[in-house]
Amino acid sequence: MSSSVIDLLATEARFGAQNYQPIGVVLTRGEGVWVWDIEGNRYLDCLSAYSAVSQGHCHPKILAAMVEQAGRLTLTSRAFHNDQLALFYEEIAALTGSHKVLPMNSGAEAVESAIKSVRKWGYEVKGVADGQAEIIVCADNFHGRTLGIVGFSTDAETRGHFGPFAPGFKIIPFGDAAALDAAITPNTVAFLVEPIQGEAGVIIPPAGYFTEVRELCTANNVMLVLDEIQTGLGRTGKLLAEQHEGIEADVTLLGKALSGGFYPVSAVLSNNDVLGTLRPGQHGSTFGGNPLACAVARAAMRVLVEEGMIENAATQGARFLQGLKDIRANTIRDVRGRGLMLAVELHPEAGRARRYCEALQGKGILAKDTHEHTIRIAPPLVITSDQVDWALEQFATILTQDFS
Ligand code: IF1
Repeated sequence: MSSSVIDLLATEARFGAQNYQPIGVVLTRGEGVWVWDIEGNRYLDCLSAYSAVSQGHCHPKILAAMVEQAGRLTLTSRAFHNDQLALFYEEIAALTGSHKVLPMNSGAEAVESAIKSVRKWGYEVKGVADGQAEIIVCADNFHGRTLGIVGFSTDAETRGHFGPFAPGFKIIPFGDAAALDAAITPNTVAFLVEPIQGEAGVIIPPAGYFTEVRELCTANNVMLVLDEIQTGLGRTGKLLAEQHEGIEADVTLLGKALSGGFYPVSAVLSNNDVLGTLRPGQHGSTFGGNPLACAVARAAMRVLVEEGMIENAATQGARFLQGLKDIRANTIRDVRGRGLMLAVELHPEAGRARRYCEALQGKGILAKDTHEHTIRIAPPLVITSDQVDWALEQFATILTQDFS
């Protein structure tokens, strides 16, 4: 029995909370960079589920690991050990050069867990008076949807009417090291920041920013917490975006592609005693570190490296970026990106980015608008040169039209 697009959309609208307004396509199958809708149309996925499906849809090796593990043992809780967790720890530590790992599920949970950990570190190691810890964050940040996180968002939609919020956060402009210097006090325990701001529209900070940030954090004994949930695991053409700046965070947050999109898996990684302050009973999760998540994440990390996806992201990202820059269209205000995390910002008078995304759908491309005038482009890291070139032709066709 097959349902029509109209039926499914009506049913969603009737029963679902209306907290999304998806593009009108109903997907039913995916393979590599491609997804198919229920009418059999094929699309190049230029969103990759917000970078969670970096390894490509339904990667056969991750699928095999998931099916094998699902038939053996899925969940034990952390009340008992399971035989996948140690291997997951060992492999993620080896991959990232981290010493301590805290497994969680969603990205927001990893961020919340990092906030709890750096506060505890502040009181127990740095010597901040209880209840006084401050965390510095950036304007236009996006770190997730939980109450603690949306409380320090600067976006009216994200935080509006969800308060009251937790105190202890200070907001500074992104990309401004002098502002960080001025904001740090003896009570500052951490600076939480995205290496490249995603939701804000793929905002790349000025060269040298993170070198200065690293120096300021070190000089003031402030933990540098990099949210690499979107930028990490190859998306920007390096394993971690911090590598573009030649720095190392004290705490790194991973999620999304850590499971290749099969299952929510996130992790807090630290290189020092931040995670060491957590004692039994002080933090946890029913699902965090479960054997199914660990088996899936192990396979997702393995294929990322073995199949050269990080290098491919660098190569194809450069090709995609250059191709977008070569499109002569007066709708385009700016093109930017690093690796396969790309964005086309339209002139405000060119019309809303959403309209361009709907037109791209008609050309077999699924992309997502952000903030009215920006089209975000983030295909799976397995994309080939021919597929990039084909996508560029579609972008050129649509971007030279006027949807104002
Ligand atoms: C939504 C954007 C992407 C993230 C960073 C933590 C999280 C995210 C840097 C939380 C999540 C998402 C969630 C999705 C939209 C989305 C997004 F448009 F908001 F900016 F990816 F580009 N840190 N990003 O980007 O991870 O708890 O969702 O697993 O609608 O909320 P999560």
